[in-house]
Amino acid sequence: MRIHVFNVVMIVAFVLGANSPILLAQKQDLKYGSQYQGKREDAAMQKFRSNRFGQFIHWGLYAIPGGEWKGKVYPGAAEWLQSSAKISSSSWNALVDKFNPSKYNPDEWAIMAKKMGVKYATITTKHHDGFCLWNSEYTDFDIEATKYNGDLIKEFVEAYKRQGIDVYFYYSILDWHHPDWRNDIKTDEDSIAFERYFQFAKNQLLELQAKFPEVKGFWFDGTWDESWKKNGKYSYEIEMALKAVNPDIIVNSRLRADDYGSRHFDSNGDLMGDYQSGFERFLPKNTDSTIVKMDWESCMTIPVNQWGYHKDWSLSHVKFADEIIEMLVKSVSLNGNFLLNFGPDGNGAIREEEVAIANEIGKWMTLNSDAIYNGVFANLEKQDWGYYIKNTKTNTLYGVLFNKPISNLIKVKLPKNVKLKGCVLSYDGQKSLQIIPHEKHYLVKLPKIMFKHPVVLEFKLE
Ligand code: JFZ
Repeated sequence: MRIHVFNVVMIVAFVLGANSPILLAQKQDLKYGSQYQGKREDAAMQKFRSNRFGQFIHWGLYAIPGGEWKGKVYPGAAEWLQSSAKISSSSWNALVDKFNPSKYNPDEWAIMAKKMGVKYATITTKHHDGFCLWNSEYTDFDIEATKYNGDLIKEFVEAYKRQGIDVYFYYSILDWHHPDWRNDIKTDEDSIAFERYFQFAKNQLLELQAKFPEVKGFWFDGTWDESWKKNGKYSYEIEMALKAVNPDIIVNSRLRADDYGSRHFDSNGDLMGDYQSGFERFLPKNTDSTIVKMDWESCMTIPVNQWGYHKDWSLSHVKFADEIIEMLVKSVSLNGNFLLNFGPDGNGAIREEEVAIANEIGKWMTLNSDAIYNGVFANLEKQDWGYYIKNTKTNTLYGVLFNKPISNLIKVKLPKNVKLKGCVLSYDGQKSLQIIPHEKHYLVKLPKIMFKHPVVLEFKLE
């Protein structure tokens, strides 16, 4: 382990204690650290934040084998098949000739997404295998090389735009196809090659932005290797270059590494990029008091760990719509966004199970989305029955109930100067519920019926 001057300063500061003046001067100058302090408050960022619910799409050559190679089914993530089945690049590249998604109908996808209730969608433009779903002038390993007659990303962007859904691009820095990609930099030759790779990636990103000026932001991935961590300047330059073209552009923290290879957060502890994107298939703890101070997004698979299309979903638990709704609600209750993944098959069809889940979530959202869009952390003590969410547009306090107590009584604890005047079941014709004042809190009496799905309560405060 390397010990930097900064770490020594931190250790000294720690030993001296919190009142030490050295703590005031503890922040060191970083060339490639965080670009600003605190949250971004411009309109573009506020829009991203108010969206709350997004659709992730993993689509690429891996959708064709769908987790199966030469008769063997690999249970790992389908989009990693080239690596897990140790497939030669020539065999993998041959999939280009098979990619011709005759069922691809982006308007259908977008209508489904809209019905599900998402306000933004993030699609893989290039995953780790390096295949580009748009027509790129910097590589031949792209949609143009396939039999598919069209620019897939362009059609996607236009269809989602027609539904009023914001579009974001996923882009993998890690690239198994590009000859100049390096996992680590050990020689001068590696540095020179990796510099070329960096220029290639930057060119592609600027190309995407030029071709699709409506793109709201980029979701970077594949940034965990030593080569990227040793080149914080590259991650910084990419963020700067994208924002020079469009200052509104939103970049996830996963892009970034600083001068010392610190990822997501720089060596001063400040978030890099515009929001924290480290929550991959998990959510922060309800008791996490730091998370509510920043913008963040969690991304989630429907099976345990499949992003790209996998033929056999019986290999792991497939989440129920209500489980997913709870994750969405929990994210919003802690000031986060929730990005739910879909993996279309090799023909461009969305599998039945995903369509069914999207419809179920959509039904719930139609009734309850006031508690989702513009929802924020309500700063109240969490109770076992569910989650509080405050709508910043209407200044309404909601409770989303997931666990109904046997007593049918739920506890609501408010700050001293706030009174609970009423509580209505928003789905049930605004039915008013009885409120029982208690010593330091209130009890609200729920109807005896069993709820089939999560229920939203609206608390009237005074
Ligand atoms: C990455 C990809 O490898 C994967 O295929 C998918 O695209 C997903 C969204 O992102 O996987 C990750 C990335 C980060 C972590 C774990 C898996 N992580 O931070 O723990």
